[in-house]
Amino acid sequence: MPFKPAKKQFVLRKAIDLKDAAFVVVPVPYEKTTSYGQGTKYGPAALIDASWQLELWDEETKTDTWKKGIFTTQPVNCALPEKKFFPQLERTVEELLSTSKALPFFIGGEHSVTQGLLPPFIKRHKNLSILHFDAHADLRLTYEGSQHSHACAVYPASRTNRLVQIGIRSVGADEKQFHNTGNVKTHLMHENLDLKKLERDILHELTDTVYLTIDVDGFDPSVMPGTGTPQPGGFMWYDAMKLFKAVCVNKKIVGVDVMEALPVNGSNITELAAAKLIYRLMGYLNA
Ligand SMILES: [Mn+2]
Repeated sequence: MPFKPAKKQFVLRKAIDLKDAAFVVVPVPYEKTTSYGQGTKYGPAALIDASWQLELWDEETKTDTWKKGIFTTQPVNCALPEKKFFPQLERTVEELLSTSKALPFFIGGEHSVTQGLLPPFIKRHKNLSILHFDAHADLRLTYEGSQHSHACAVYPASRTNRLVQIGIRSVGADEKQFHNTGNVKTHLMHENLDLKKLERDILHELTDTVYLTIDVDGFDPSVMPGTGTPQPGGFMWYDAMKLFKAVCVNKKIVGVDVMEALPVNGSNITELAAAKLIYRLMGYLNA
């Protein structure tokens, strides 16, 4: 199955060829298990709309990032029942990785989507580690009856691969047992306000090949107000950019997802910030 271009492309007014793209944006508007605020399924479309408001020249990286080539696929079909959706998503990702060399950026959707995204990357890359930016630990085995809950997003991958968590400031009694054991390195937000040290630590803990999963609630709610389960006291914009830049420059990033952005009536701050985040990351990456 060839990947068809979305009608509306991220940043660009017109689709380019996937083979000419350094980056491929894949919308995954899946939402089944959100437990509080809802609307993540509208996140990808809102984010792509907002991306048209970005300046094409990025003032921080001082590059015309779009010239590297960005292709946006049609949204993944999220109408399937949970049991079928996740295997189908895995197959789609597998196919994308085998047909294109472009670096994928997946946009959600709820964070459980990451469970379907990771297995093909884990299969392909020996010694892959995962940088997990989130307010929540997402290490539950099940939540409200589902293993595919947003609250379980990184549990399966943490059984096989190194997982480094930052921004964490909400942890269930049933998931704290996994912190700092086995493959899991958890940096609680309030214990890691020395960001220079945090940067050194995560660069040391991550392997050379990294998948980056970003829940926008890892940011402070003043930066990303539109998200299902906000928590006070997250990363401010420039602090997060500094960390992401260090990782993008020092590691080989093989995949990125940006999850849990949801449009808020009367405010477009979140989708604009999430679009800028993606464009900025593309600028940092030497793709
Ligand atoms: Mn979260």
